[in-house]
Amino acid sequence: MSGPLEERFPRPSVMGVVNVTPDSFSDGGVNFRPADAVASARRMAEEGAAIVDFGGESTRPGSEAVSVDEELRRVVPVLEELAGEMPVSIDTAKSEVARRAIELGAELVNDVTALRGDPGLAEVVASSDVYLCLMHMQGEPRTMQDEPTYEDVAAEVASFLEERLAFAVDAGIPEDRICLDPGFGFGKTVDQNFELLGRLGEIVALGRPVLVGLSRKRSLGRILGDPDATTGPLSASLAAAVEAYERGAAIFRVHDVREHVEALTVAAAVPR
Ligand code: 9MG
Repeated sequence: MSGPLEERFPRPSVMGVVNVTPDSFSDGGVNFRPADAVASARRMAEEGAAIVDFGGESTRPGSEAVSVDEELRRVVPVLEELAGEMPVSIDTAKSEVARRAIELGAELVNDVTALRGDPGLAEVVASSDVYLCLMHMQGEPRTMQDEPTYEDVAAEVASFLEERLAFAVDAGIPEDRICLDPGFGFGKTVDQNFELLGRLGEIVALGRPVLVGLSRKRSLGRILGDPDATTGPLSASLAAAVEAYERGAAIFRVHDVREHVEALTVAAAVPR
């Protein structure tokens, strides 16, 4: 049994991203073959990732859902290979996938639906001792970028996460095992993403560690002047991560582990 999430993941902690999918914009499907996913994960662990997040279903804007069987086919061989070798997180909204990943040693469930996708997932998490990430998303990946609308994006994301946190705790998941994620790029325009980043303190004020995924997000490419960008460059990802760190973010979900570890180590060394 491990302790509170804030002790397991001191600020700043880096989570490496391994998409075991053929259709991810952010890494071009380079980890779809199990051997490639395993090699990438090993490199990330060596470069200082506190945990590596494996996903078998793309959540990029416009993506279609995949079946439970397909998601299991993608992630299980990779987790079997790495079991016990490094700390592992499973990026899934499906209870069956989470259950199998936990059996294989996953320590954290990263649910982009914040327990709204599969009614069985809360029970799977509650009956184990894993950590849980609850993320905000307006809409669903297939359509979420069509016309995201908010009166006040930061206030609405904070109030959503507060409600999902209460839901998870009611379902028997200890609060100290949960982190919150504002869901950059999930049903948000470029302006809404930047407003949210600037006001990240309002999410941190909810009292749980905040995980952010800004790495290679399209808003970063778009703010640099390409209105059709589907990804953002490393330089912009690092700037965004440091801005999030300054505002209190704890865990950074990233593709380029070494560079983020270095940038965040420097940011953390500045006395404040
Ligand atoms: C799966 N996935 C893609 N982007 C993400 C983000 O920003 N946060 C979390 N928790 N998961 C993400």
